[in-house]
Amino acid sequence: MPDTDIKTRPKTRLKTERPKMHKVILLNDDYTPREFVVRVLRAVFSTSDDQAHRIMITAHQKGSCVVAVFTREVAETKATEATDLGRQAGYPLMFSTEPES
Ligand code: TYC
Repeated sequence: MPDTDIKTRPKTRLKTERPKMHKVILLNDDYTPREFVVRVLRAVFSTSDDQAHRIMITAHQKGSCVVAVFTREVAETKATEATDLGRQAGYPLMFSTEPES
């Protein structure tokens, strides 16, 4: 039997696959007060006041802004939590998630 026919074990994976990361996106609306958006960003995403203001202004001017990137489970939980804080206060504040490309 020629060497080329020697059966080899399939290579075992040496590296653990990294989980796909998901973006949390803040959507602009016409009703939620700016300061409320900032408070939610600080509370749910632990941003500084300065960072929260920048994110809020970007969403306000461009229509949306990426807040942060997490594993899918964490991204979805935080987006839901932040959206619920808006709803509880009577605002249409909206956070969505999207897998990173
Ligand atoms: N556009 C809102 C206003 O003028 C403020 C706002 C900013 C709301 C960002 C949502 O994601 C948002 N009061």
